Amino acid sequence: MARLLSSLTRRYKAIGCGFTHPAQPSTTIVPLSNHYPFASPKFSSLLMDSNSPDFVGSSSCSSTKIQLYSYWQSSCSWRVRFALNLKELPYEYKAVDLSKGEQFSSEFERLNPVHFVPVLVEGDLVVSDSFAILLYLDEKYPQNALLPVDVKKRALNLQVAGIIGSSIQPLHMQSVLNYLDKKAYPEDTLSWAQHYVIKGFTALEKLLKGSAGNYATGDEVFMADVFLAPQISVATTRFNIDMSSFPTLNRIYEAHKVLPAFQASVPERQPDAKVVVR
Ligand SMILES: N[C@@H](CCC(=O)N[C@@H](CS)C(=O)NCC(=O)O)C(=O)O
Repeated sequence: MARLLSSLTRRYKAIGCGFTHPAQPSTTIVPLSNHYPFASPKFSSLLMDSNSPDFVGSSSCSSTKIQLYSYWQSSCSWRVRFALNLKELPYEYKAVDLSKGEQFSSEFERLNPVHFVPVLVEGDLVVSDSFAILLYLDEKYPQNALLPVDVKKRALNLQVAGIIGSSIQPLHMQSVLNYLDKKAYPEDTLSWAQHYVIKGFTALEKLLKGSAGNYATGDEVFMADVFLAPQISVATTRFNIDMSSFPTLNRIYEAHKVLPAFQASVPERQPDAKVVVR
């Protein structure tokens, strides 16, 4: 535990940029502490909501240039939010409301012709696709690396990212389920999604069982964790997946949930969150 705390302290040191706290979303949200009991406000200072009336377009930290086009419920956007927080990089939040089809606007199409979030913009650079964004960030901002130096661990991280990014999430994304619902598989899109999540999680459980430490590939948070945590959250909350069949994944996810960088990246804490108070 002492080792974990000292590693957290090392990784989450203050960055010294004086950003204003983002405005609360207009909708009342469920207090974060209801979901994540150790929630810390520290990382909210890394996020600026450009759609908020409080946003003035700049900050006291001259290095701030990153904009993230994101949707609160998008697990792919969530990966990038988590990574930006791990790297302690401030960014401007540009909300794209997928529920209103804003990804199809001509303005957004200029950024990503395939109409998906996330998109990261930095100066004149536009990068879409969470995997490409994470690799870009890791090369440009090597602090708190997303990929380990050890080549075997590196390969394992890329493999986990590949399984989630290619063999799980694309098969259950909302637009795919909507399409199936309308055209091909109207009976039960939930069981379709569950099938692919369980298939992927079964593989990931086998893959990580022997090599996981506190986190997916050891005692440090790497890319595998950045992909895993949002995927497990979506699996349990949206598709009712029972994690008792995946004890290693479940244990790792419990460790993610207490990380401040993760807590600040959860959907409910994003400026565009719409969560009904229960
Ligand atoms: N491979 C892409 C996938 C991106 C993706 O599927 N984004 C979803 C949200 S998680 C999206 O924008 N969906 C909008 C739509 O399907 O119209 C990535 O990792 O960024």
